[in-house]
Amino acid sequence: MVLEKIQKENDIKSLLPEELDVLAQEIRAFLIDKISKTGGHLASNLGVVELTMALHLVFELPEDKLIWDVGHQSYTHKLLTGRREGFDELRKFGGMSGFPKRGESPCDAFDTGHSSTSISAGLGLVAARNIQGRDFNVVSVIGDGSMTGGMAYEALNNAAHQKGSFVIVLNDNNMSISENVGGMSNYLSGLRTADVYTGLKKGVEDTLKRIPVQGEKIVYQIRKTKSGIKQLIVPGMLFEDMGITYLGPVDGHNLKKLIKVLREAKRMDRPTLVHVLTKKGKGYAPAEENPAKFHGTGPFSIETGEVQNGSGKDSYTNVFSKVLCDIGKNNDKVVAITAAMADGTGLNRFAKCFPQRFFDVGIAEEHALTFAAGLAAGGMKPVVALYSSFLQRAFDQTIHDICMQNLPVMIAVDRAGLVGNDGETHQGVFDLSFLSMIPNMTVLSPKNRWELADMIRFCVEYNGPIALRYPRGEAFEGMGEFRAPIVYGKSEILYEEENIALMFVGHMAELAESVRNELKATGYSCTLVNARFVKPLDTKLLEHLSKEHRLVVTIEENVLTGGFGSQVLSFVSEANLPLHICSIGIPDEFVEQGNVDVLRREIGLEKPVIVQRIIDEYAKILDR
Ligand SMILES: Cc1ncc(C[n+]2csc(CCOP(=O)(O)OP(=O)(O)O)c2C)c(N)n1
Repeated sequence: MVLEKIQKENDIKSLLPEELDVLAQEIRAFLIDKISKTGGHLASNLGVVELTMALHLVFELPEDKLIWDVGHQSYTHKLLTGRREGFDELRKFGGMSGFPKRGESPCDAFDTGHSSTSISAGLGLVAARNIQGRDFNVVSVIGDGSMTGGMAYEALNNAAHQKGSFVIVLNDNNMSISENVGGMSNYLSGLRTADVYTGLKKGVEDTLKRIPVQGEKIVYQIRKTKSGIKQLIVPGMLFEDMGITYLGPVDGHNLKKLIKVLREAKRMDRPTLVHVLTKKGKGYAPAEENPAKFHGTGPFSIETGEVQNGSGKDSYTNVFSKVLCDIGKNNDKVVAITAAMADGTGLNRFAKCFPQRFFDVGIAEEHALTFAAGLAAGGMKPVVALYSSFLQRAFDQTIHDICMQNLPVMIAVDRAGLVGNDGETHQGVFDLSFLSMIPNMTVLSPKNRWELADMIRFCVEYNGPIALRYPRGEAFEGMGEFRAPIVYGKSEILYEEENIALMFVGHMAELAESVRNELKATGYSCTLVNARFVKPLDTKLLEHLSKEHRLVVTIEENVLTGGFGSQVLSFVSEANLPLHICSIGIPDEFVEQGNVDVLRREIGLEKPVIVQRIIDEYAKILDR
């Protein structure tokens, strides 16, 4: 096997030319085999096999710096840098990350996970290189989907100012997770599909060059000018006009052509964008046919392409998807916005039912929130659905454009809490803190599928900024007997006893209930409260609890700093209530990748640890 000859970075350079094609095939077979077992990002990785090989053949790692935007497509890079063994434990707790990690290899120049950061990070490395008088190359590889994110343009806008070489590889497969959207995507399509056009350019160039003596000079002069005539022979004018040399488009599955164009880019003494055309899912028919399904996948059958399914129960996302469509039928003010995640957030259903009222804005969370604010100012009821960790991007827009104007925007915060195998970059564990601190914002979270449905309806009716957070995965079907109407700012008491009160946020319901059962079995009495609202805090309830209780335990899947527990604590302290508070949540550290149950065990968010902690805390109180 040729792949076995690759033990570390740069080993690829010792392969014979005829071995390279075999290597590409072996890499594809390897990735399909491994990802079919572990799950992971398949389609994007199959698309960049030759591109990654070419980059490794042209550049020197780890001296040269290679940055992968989002980073989900870095599997071949990991294989070529001696991490083949890691694929058995890909994305598992303690195993190899599915994203580049500086801590994992010196060949990973920058950690990524969220999109559109690679050009900024690359420019930073270029600036650092220039200041220190060093001479390594910097290459940022960014997908056309990630080019819809604002940061990419902010960085491009800056790029021309930096001296020396900087290679931006635009990996254009015409896809984000689903079809790519927007003006830039159209522009790239123009460059991509204009064979005739590029042919015409070539024709003009060739004809000019044939003019004796002066021909070559004229072509050179035209290339140098800023005039419209330049458009006749230079594609990628948009980039050229920004001071970035454009090379391409080049077939991203033709290794020889890739090597040639990358060498040319490497020689340039200025920022250069290499436009590479690839096919997402290349080499595996089910992924080529349905790249969105195989963007990120669970384990699947290689023969049929069937992905192993869960229990068949509805996820929280499915419930949201169905209920919002239902609401949309009777309320034509409701509009839905996604930032390139129509499938993931379940808004694809709304898009089908109400195409006029659905917007995919690309990977542009900041824009999504301000756009929603505009829609709300214009009299609509916007619902922005995004993942908790990506909402982090739009913190200022939420404050400045939505909350300051008190606009009725509903933010559906999906994948809140621990998400698992994507790791640190994707855990949704900060939203309760950063949303609760904003004036005018309301934050709530459901205990089960029925409460999610009720809360969605409540949020759509509510006339102000409101964020509804729910987690990844199957919607809880327990506690169905408790379905009191949602009342603004009011918690829900499920069982009322005395001494110890357990207050949980949203999907911590199941865990909290099992903790209470265990405490009861051990002889303690315990009140159980579904917080429902994290903001505003139900202060009346805390005052009420203070009469018959001594210990209040809060449980949330959010960082403790600024979360529900810390708000309870600060109110109880200010109001001088005779209550002790024990807050259970995520400690002040980034939570790595792994199965969610394993992660909960690691951070002590599990029944035995919590029960023991409560028993100990309560004993201390009694001792005082
Ligand atoms: C800020 C942010 N929003 C959303 C995502 C989710 N996401 C991961 S990959 C991806 C599509 C990326 O498309 P592209 O850059 O073209 O890469 P491809 O997978 O097509 O190679 C999206 C939307 C993300 N990683 N970061």
